[in-house]
Amino acid sequence: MIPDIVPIDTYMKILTVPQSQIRIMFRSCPKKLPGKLILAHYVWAFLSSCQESGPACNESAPWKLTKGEETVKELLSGNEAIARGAYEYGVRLASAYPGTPSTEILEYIGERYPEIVAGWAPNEKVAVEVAAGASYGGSRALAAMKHVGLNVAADPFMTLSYTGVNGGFVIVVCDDPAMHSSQNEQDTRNYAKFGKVPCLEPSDSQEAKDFIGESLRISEDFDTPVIFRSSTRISHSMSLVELGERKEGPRELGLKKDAVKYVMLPAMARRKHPIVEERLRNLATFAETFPFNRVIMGDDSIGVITSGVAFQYAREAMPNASFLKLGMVWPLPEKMVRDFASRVKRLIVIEELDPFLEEAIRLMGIKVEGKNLTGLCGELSPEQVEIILTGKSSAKSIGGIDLELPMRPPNMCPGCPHRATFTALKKNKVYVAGDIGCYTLGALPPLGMLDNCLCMGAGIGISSGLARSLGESAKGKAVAVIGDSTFFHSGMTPLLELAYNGGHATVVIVDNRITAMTGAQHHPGTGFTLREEPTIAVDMEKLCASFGLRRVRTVNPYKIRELEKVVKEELEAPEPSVIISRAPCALLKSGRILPDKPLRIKQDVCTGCKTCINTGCPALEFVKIDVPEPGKKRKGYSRINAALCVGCGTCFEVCKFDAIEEAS
Ligand SMILES: Cc1ncc(C[n+]2csc(CCOP(=O)(O)OP(=O)(O)O)c2C)c(N)n1
Ligand code: SF4
Ligand code: SF4
Repeated sequence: MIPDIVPIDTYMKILTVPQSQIRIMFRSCPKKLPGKLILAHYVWAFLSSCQESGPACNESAPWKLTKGEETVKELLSGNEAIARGAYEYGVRLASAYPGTPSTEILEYIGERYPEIVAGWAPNEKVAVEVAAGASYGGSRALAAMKHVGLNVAADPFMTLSYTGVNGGFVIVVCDDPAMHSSQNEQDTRNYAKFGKVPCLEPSDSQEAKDFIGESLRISEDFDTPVIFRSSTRISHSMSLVELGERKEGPRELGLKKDAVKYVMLPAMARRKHPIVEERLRNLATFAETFPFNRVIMGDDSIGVITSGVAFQYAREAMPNASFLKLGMVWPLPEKMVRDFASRVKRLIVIEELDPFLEEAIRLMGIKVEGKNLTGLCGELSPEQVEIILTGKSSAKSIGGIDLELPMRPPNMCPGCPHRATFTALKKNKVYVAGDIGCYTLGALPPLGMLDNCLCMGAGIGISSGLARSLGESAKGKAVAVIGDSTFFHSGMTPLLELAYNGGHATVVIVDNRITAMTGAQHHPGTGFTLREEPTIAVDMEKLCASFGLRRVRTVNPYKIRELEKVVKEELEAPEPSVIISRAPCALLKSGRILPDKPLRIKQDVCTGCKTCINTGCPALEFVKIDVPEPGKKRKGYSRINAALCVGCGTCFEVCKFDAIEEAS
């Protein structure tokens, strides 16, 4: 029996594994559609075992509705629908850097739509610039990223608002309220206001597809980049989408010179600013008749202004209330808002994160409620919205699932090379400026190795600042740990700073040959493109040496004693140094070096010292001894779970008592 609503946290508890190991896909059962749409969330694994395919379902793929041979509607996740929209609405180039919950957009484009030129960019700034180039040349273009990605891309974004576009240009930004996989929960709508560009926000997968088309059209009609804001629930939930044919964009392709438009020298930019302000006024007028800003009048005792997934929650909770459902959340249709407000007795804004709509409406002098009811932090839920609007919840939640689940804090995989690196680093009393990737899990016990983690690429700069400002007192201690993808994303410039200004920090690049945390995407160091075509593989050693660094060493992290020695030597060096700790991610099929032969612990030799346990490998267990053993002080002994062990040898390397051997 599949329950109606399963909160994500419940699944997170059941499937407590790093996000990279399992893709949790939220799908709604086609039998429920149309109706509650995405409110019934199912883990894909549950749906696959669903035997209840209705007559309209295609049996081999129950999420597709077919007419004869032709698929006319398909159950798509928001990210699949965005990719489909890029295809149908003539996008010629798409560029992205992975980041949950946006990653799959470019993956789907890469897999399904060869008509679109697509590739991973080293970071989001570059993705926006590459897409800007395509747009300037007349192509319809898309750049995709997670919310924090727009911080990285903010520089080109802000001035793109001034240059405008040629071919339609949509920047898809996926927010992560509740921080399922993020370091903060910023609200991208603020960037639209800040950059003075329009922002569209879909409420389901059909709108996700349609709004890509609308964004591109608005972009061309108003000469502006457009922000398309998604969120985890829209990107990863599924609902039916009507499919269409691909149509190419309207602009002539080519290299057309127009310096006044595209060269933002102060003199040109000064002329552009008033144009940008006028554009915003024109967009606000357009918003009044934009068909996806719509009023649904019902009972006038409560009027709800809302957008995105919050609309689904509010509609589900109070189907008979009155709604102003906004498809374009910036700029706002002021007349429409005023008119709607005048027709209802109580006006409530239901929105996730910031009081973005609420404040704008209050500035119009309209009395409105919002964040006093919904709060500022985290994501909304159908139950919460129902309670806010009706004072009760009728959701059949299995939130209080009656299962005794073991505590399983997030952990690196068995055999993860990062664990070996941290185990070696631990020997030296270092202060580690961390970064973002699977290795961030090294912050948790028993490793407890990260002392800070700010944003992608920050660790090297922080270690440099610490080393230079503290001088002698930080000598031999200031370390930065950064992953390979993060290094190419935003680690190269701080390394250049360290090389340029000097200081005794040691940078450890944990090079597992992939962007593991977001699900194994290629990057400029892997030798392959998005579509698995062979390409250059950056030589990290030569790259670091080209910055003028004299101390660049490469080690295999599984050789823990050797790595310990190298770390010690580099920490003692009176100049900046780089250690490249290189071994492929344990989950990678290609380039895998792990023997996959489990080790075992000689029970009688194990002293129960827990040194191996302290590596944090999930394959290691400690068996307590209740009755004291004659002549032995130990309180228990370690054991290896052969089903999990991949034979990486990390525990073997740290055991001082030769208690670990290959299992026969
Ligand atoms: C600005 C920004 N973009 C994207 C992300 C999502 N993200 C987090 S870590 C990471 C890269 C991880 O790869 P790597 O540094 O190679 O470490 P690994 O996970 O492979 O250990 C990405 C893409 C983010 N947190 N911030
Ligand atoms: S880097 Fe480590 S934790 Fe991440 S997927 Fe690979 S083996 Fe697992
Ligand atoms: S060899 Fe040891 S550290 Fe490596 S996976 Fe097996 S139990 Fe874990």
